[in-house]
Amino acid sequence: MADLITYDAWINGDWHQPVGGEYFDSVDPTSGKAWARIARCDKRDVDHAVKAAKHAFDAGEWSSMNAADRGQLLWKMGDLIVENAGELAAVETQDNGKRTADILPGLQSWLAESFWYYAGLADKIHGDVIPANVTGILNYTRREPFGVVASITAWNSPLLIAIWKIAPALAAGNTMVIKPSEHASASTLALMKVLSELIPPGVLNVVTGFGQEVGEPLVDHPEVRMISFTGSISGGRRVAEIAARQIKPVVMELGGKSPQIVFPDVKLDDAAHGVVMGLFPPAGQSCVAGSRLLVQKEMQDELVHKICAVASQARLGPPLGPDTQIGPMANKPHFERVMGYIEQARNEGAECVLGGKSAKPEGTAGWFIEPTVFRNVSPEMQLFREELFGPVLAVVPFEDEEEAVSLANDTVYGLAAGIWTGDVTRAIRIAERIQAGTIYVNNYFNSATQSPVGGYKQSGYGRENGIEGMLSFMQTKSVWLSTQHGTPNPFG
Ligand code: TXE
Repeated sequence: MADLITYDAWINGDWHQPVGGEYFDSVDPTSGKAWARIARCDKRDVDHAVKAAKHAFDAGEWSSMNAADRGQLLWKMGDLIVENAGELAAVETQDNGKRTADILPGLQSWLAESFWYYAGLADKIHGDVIPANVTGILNYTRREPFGVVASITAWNSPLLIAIWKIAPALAAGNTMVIKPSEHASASTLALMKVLSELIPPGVLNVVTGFGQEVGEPLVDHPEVRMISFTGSISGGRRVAEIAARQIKPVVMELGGKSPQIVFPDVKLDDAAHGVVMGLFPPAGQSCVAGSRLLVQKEMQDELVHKICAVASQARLGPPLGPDTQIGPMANKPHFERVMGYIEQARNEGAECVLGGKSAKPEGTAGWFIEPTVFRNVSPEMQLFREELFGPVLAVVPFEDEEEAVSLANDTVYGLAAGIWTGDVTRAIRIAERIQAGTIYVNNYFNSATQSPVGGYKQSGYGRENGIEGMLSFMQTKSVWLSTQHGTPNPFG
């Protein structure tokens, strides 16, 4: 077997071998073979990392850096992302099978922009002098960092998810310990190596390993004052339970089962291409993917036919392949999980009108799933209710707007929704009624550092990106300063 690349944890500005001396394999989902070995950390390593982050927060270069200085540093971090985009993208592609064509442009533009945006914001979020209705007092507020914050990230877009947390947290003055997913840890570690030339030791740390062995001790560590979590509802629920024991605030970016609603006043070809765009390019492995198609009954047959015609042309292949449009599932357990859901959908009586099978492009391990479309899906089915996180579209017809909104909101999730309509007043009306944190109208998957992202209902709470994304890493203090002299009358 080719030598595996070893990735240790990253603590206090350097590689850190796990105290327990153990490693686990990271598997390339294209070949199905292990390509790296990752440090299997435990609570002892977590303690090292948190102590390094605490020291960096309390003393040394970072603690004496003011907001403008932090902004300067973040700006240079963005430049480093651009300079190293190719290497970072290559590591992520090998680790989770995400198409390089998807990652590289992101790193060269809007992911680097996360650092540039928060570089500019770092010294512009401040307190106020409050005209409090109290005599002889100066009341002012301060916005302060929490101190050591923890970030726990998912496998589908490790670099994006980590950068969306690192940039605002550092702009706010915190230090951070990151725990990437055990299924795709390498690109976050590669990111540390890139950023290490700029950031003081201990400001950013990465502990790798499994949720219970590393994630839980990290959340539970008394010096960790706030957590930013991205992952499934089950993972988020467990993190929130642990954080609640010490009353720690958490930002939760969880899963989704987002509807795409198509109204009869839209051009069918536009809608068909749009719905395909909203689900299949990341093989459904995006939290905001539009995996439920709600379509006006009379146009269902024609729209489904067009969607199948477009989706069936998609080229599955290795994520580095120049012609590849859909890559593999990110890891074998997830591939098997989604195939199980497809089988279950058939057993529940849904009609598979496209795909439904795995695929094995030349030179791959075969963890690919064809673009899949099911009709005759009813709200009772698992296919309607649960997040598959795969390239599987569930089609449900509706009679009118009322039923469309009811079906769209008939879910515990509330992350995103797509509306395809030619009537702007209908778009505004429906967007107001959908219970979700992001609404796309005649587009899908757009995002920008300037615009907040987050969920309604069980898709999470708190926001990332935008000004809110930085405020979630800060806390407000009110100071009451007497401007009077003389002895106070204690019983006055
Ligand atoms: O999640 P998991 P996955 C969601 C997506 C899907 C899920 C897939 O919708 O539901 O993420 O990612 C750690 N204590 N999003 O399978 O299993 C785990 O080790 C502490 C939404 O990775 O929840 C990993 O690092 N940590 C998102 C992380 O939690 C624990 C965008 C996530 O793992 C833990 C992308 C525990 N008990 C995916 N159990 C969005 N909304 O933006 C697990 N972990």
